[in-house]
Amino acid sequence: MALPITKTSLAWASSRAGKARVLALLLAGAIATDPAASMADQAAASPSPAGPGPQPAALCEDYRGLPDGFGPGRAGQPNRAGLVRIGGGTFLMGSDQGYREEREVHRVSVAAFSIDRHEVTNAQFAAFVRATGHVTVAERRSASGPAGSAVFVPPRAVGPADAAYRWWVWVSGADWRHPSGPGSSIAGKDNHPVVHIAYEDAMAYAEWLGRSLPTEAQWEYAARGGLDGAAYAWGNVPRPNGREMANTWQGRFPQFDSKADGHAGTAPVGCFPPNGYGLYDTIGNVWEWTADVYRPSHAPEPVVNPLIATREPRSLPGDGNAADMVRVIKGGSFLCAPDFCIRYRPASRQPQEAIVSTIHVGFRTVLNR
Ligand SMILES: [Ca+2]
Repeated sequence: MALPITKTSLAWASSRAGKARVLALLLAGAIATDPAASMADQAAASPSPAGPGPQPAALCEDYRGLPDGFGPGRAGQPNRAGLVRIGGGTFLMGSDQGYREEREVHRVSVAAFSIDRHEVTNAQFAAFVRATGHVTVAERRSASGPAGSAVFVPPRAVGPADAAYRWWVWVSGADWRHPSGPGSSIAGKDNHPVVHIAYEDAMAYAEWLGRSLPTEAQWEYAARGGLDGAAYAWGNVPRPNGREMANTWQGRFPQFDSKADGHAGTAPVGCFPPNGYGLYDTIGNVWEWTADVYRPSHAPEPVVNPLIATREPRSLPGDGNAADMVRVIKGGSFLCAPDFCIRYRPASRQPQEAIVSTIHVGFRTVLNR
């Protein structure tokens, strides 16, 4: 099964190594086989996405990272900048073609909501921090160790033993302002997705705007863009006409990224085509937090507005109840590769411990009114 990076494992690794650079548990697919490989071979015609409606000003390299009108919620009124309205409806959630945690396919109905057109950017998160003084989990020294976060570092060689773990390194001083650790910065990356965000950081940001985090069902419904049952957010062909549709990993993972999609690491938001609802980068770039507690499969029964959230993890660090602390992340990241982690699909899901941040997990927000 897929394994999350955990605070416990990182602390263990830290104690063994006795230094800041340590081995971390694998994220992004500790799976030996590729049950989803057949999906890449599907020759089904790619359905045409529904029209995304009015298009925003150009994103990607020319974008400053802030939607017009962005700012805190005021007097009970949420901030609506950058949101896209998604009409309510019923869809088929999950996949019988992908990894086992994506099963069972089941019918889900969701009420109308609004969701960020793009991943939360460094510019947006910086505005939040300036206004609130928020200090992220990665920036805090804790009883279990120094401040820091998990960074991807390509290994020189992959050996047969614990090979799948060797590319995650705990870096003291890595945080959202210093994505690769001390000495790195986000200068010139206002329009990139913010990373090294723990669940409570994402929650605090959403609340500042008068918003919430998406449920897994809302996220998947939005990411499908109206293409119910399609393997990818853009249809059933991974690269229609040879075109890369998301910021993922091309080449042999984890040593070599050919950058066929034009990017290594995060890309500015909105560099790839929007889905049928006009949303950018739901697939790839960075994984995105959802509000749901992770369970290793879906129940087969139809559900309405589902949310698996027994309690908020904000107050949980250290209480040892890891089951409640593991949340669902969605969409895959720039580290998802065809030969390792075919999770650049709407049905894909991954467990992530709420108090752990990494270089390839970010988020977007929703407004439920
Ligand atoms: Ca994403």
